[in-house]
Amino acid sequence: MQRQLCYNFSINIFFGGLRNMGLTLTEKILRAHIVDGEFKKGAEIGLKIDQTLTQDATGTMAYIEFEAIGIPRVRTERSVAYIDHNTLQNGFENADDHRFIGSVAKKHGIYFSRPGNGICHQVHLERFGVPGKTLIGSDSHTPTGGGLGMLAMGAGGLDVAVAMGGGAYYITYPKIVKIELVGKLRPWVSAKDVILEVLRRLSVKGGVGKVMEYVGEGVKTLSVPERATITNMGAELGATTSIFPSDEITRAFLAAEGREDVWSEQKADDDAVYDESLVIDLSALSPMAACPHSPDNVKPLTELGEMKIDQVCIGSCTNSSLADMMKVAYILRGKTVAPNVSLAIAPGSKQVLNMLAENGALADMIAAGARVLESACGPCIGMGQSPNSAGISLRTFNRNFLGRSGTKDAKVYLVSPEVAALSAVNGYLSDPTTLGDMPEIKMPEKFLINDNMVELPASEADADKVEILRGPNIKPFPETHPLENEIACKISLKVDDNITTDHIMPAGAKILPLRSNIPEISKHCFEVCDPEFPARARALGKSVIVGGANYGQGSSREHAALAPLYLGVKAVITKSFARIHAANLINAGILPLTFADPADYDKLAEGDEIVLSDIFAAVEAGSMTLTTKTGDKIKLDCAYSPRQIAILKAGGLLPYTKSAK
Ligand code: MIC
Ligand code: SF4
Repeated sequence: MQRQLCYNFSINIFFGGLRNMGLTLTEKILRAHIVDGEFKKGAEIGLKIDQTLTQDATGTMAYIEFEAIGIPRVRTERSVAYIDHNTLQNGFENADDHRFIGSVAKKHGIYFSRPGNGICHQVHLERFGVPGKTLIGSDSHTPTGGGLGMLAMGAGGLDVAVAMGGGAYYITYPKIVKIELVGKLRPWVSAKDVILEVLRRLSVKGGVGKVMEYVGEGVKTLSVPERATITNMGAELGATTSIFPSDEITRAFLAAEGREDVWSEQKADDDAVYDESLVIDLSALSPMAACPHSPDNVKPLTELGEMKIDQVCIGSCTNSSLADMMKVAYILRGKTVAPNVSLAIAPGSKQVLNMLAENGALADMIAAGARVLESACGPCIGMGQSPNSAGISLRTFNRNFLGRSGTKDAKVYLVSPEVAALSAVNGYLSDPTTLGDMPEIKMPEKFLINDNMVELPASEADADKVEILRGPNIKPFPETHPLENEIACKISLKVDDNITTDHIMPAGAKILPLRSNIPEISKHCFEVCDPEFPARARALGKSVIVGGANYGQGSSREHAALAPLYLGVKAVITKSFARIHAANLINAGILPLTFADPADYDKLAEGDEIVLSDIFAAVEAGSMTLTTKTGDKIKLDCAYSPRQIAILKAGGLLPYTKSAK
């Protein structure tokens, strides 16, 4: 029996501090899914996972890991593998990965959403999400499912592999933040502006350790895709996830998807108690933009003025629903994209694209000069459409980190589809509220339902006949190393605050094809900050990295831990970590450590020799001592759960899970 992989075997739940008061929606779903741990703020809890999703850029590795765990068939209610990120085939690598994922899916009981079917989060919302269920995905924007009333979280590939095998997913029992929406958005002000306002107020660190739960009268004024825009970009707060109630609007959305049968009401009790709260008056919001290079660098358009632009990209899992696209088409109708502006549009799913084609909106976009792209992540992950040198690009996406677009000196502004479309026509940043009355964009009673691009898995009886198709670029999981009692080495790199996983392990058209080849991809590790880092770390053999606050924010890509593992990084010492990245480091067998006194960050420099001693005792005690060459002692925190200590001692989650079999 597997320690890690069995729910029925030893369910160990302690409902500590059970209160005689109402529950938040988050607590209700957590309580319905807890299989391990103490139900207490700040404690580690294990959750039963109902659904999983993977995408192709993280999926190949997740399925290599799933194969290594050795469970023949997924044990979730629904697992779906999407192909949406690596959709540029400028070599055999991405195509081989797709073929591999398709064959693994067929064999092991996973639904396979073929390239062309759309972005994982948009398609999952349309075709698979179920209110009240838990979902984890090897993509940080999995919280999009919160728009349907799911508890949907981003996770590293290994955590998803374990959950597919029936194992619990572990999180820190979060604080729950009530975000009360009052009023109604004014015409041309968008759901994007709501989440930009939350980011403006709370920052990219504001959600760490928290679930953002939306309540209030204003909720009723938002459609499911609008809610999903807000929960999607809640990832940029660093939040564990975000969630809306499931109500009559949710029921109507699911009915239009032909899935009313999966609807259930999900809501907080009226007397629910929250840890923190925030009120947002929707009627007081106006169009905003997140300025370079951070999603929380939010300013009202009025402050930015009529800035000349070079490029506009509309789409991504944040803003590519049918309603978003219809508004864009309305603004473009009868107009021409301004000279010197390139407008790219990627509708979020085949369903959306097909409906735009049928109702004529696509023709309006094409006539205006839009460059219509396939339904995929595309420019959001640097798969084409990189801006010109020092170009100004308006994007309806969720991340504008330095270099992510593929052009290092480009300036990316994150805006709503309404702002993007009007600006594309005008050639400068434009405020859509000047357009006057907004037409009512009615959603159809039935969406166009055609699941012909979702391949069903083989039956259990036929699974043996399915051959797994591997390409030469698909390399095994890197070698892991059990924790040692002493680490004596040099600091191979020191970086600042808010280092993203796009800094640690960049993506883009050139690097993404290497996602299933850790030795090759690791040559690009930290290339944005210091191109010499990979060679230096390899030469040192063993090293540690020092970082500032919110280290590892952004994506769920476990490659940001696996590449350092391959390069010999033993520990990362920071002022604080982003949630998913800290978990990925532990899963890779790398120690995430934080300064007990953040001021000690200044005492360390690249090249310094350090010693971490008595590590076994330190991890049990939750506190470790770093000794510098001059004998200075620095206190580091390492408050790990017993499960995390066992994972580190085993050399990571994969050997830990395998040894538990
Ligand atoms: C992203 O938006 O950064 C990505 C690309 O979707 C990542 C996943 C990846 O790196 O493959 C994410 O959000 O987790
Ligand atoms: Fe794809 Fe961009 Fe969404 Fe990531 S944020 S899943 S790259 S569309």
